[in-house]
Amino acid sequence: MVAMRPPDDPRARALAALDALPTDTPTLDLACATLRALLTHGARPAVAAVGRRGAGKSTLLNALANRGVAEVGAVADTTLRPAVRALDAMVWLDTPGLRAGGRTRRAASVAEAVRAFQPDVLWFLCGASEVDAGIDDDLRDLRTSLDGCPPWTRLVAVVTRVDELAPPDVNTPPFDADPEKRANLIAATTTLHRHLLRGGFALERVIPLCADARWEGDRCRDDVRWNLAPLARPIVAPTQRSVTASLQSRLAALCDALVARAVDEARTVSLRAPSDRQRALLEGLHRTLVARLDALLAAFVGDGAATLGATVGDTFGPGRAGELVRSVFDRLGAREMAADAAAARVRALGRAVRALESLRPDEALVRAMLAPRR
Ligand SMILES: Nc1nc2c(ncn2[C@@H]2O[C@H](COP(=O)(O)OP(=O)(O)O)[C@@H](O)[C@H]2O)c(=O)[nH]1
Ligand SMILES: [Mg+2]
Repeated sequence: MVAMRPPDDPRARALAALDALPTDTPTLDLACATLRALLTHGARPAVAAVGRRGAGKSTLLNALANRGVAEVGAVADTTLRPAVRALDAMVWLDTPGLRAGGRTRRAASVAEAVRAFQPDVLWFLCGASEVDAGIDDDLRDLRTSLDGCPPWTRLVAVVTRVDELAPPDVNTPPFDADPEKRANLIAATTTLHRHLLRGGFALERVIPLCADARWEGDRCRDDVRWNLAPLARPIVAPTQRSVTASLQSRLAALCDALVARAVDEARTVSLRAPSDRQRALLEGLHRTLVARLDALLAAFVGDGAATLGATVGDTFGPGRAGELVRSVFDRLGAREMAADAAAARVRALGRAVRALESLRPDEALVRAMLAPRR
């Protein structure tokens, strides 16, 4: 039998490491999907679109992708969960609409998705006829999403559906050719700008546009897309430095999510009729793992990358974590099955941490991500 060797290509190695990570929480799932898209398709700006249901997020995605990739909804709430999509110019996060009827936790779950996605640019979409209606609730939700973003995230506001502004018979681009339409378009744009400034948002710009078109796969009908080009302008091309920083930040966030998951597991550990002492020992063990994860986290965010290998190798050498758990249970005389299950959990965590370690944002990986894709 030929022993499996890890792939030499740094991208393939990183993708294999990602496959070894658990994706059983929404945060881990989305963070892994984003990294996977960036590794597979090459470094490109990460753009998240947020806004009320019906603002036109999915329509804009299709308009930019130049094909029907996302379902749009005339009435119903169609985008039910966040989705990461790789386009030529960006990796895009399509989010479910804020304030969709009867879904009170939407803003929190959208913010959680945006946080896990780590956008370089956050597009806040607002329908042209809604810039002055219920906007304070929108701004509060936007603040929630923005608060979880990395410090370099840029905010761009987008006034969508400008074709719907009066007069209705001016319904083909360019929409600013008619004086009345032009006046309404400027009014909608400045109104949204004013609200955002009043809300204290550090805003890059406000762009009015129309993204409407009907798609059958990549066949387009009724195309009235207008003014999409300025959206691409605030997006800078990735560099060695920006990709390194973004990778570091993404790995630190993955680590963070694993810590949260481990803490959660420690809380739900159940032994058949556990004594207080058994429970305390198992929780202590989880805490040790969490402390190691914390060390890993510090290595990702700081300049301690050199000590990373030693830290992780010491704790998570093959079988070490499992042995540790087993010896605790042996001493306690705990039942074999429960001990096995607990050991398996801790081993899985150890594997995840080892996988993270091999995901180090070294120069070879960054160079590979910046290389042009075929
Ligand atoms: N007239 C017009 N309709 C649009 C535009 N953008 C989106 N829509 C329509 O608005 C509805 C909701 O769009 P969708 O992209 O699903 O909104 P989302 O909930 O923000 O993703 C659909 O019926 C779209 O066809 C636009 O620029 N002009
Ligand atoms: Mg949608």
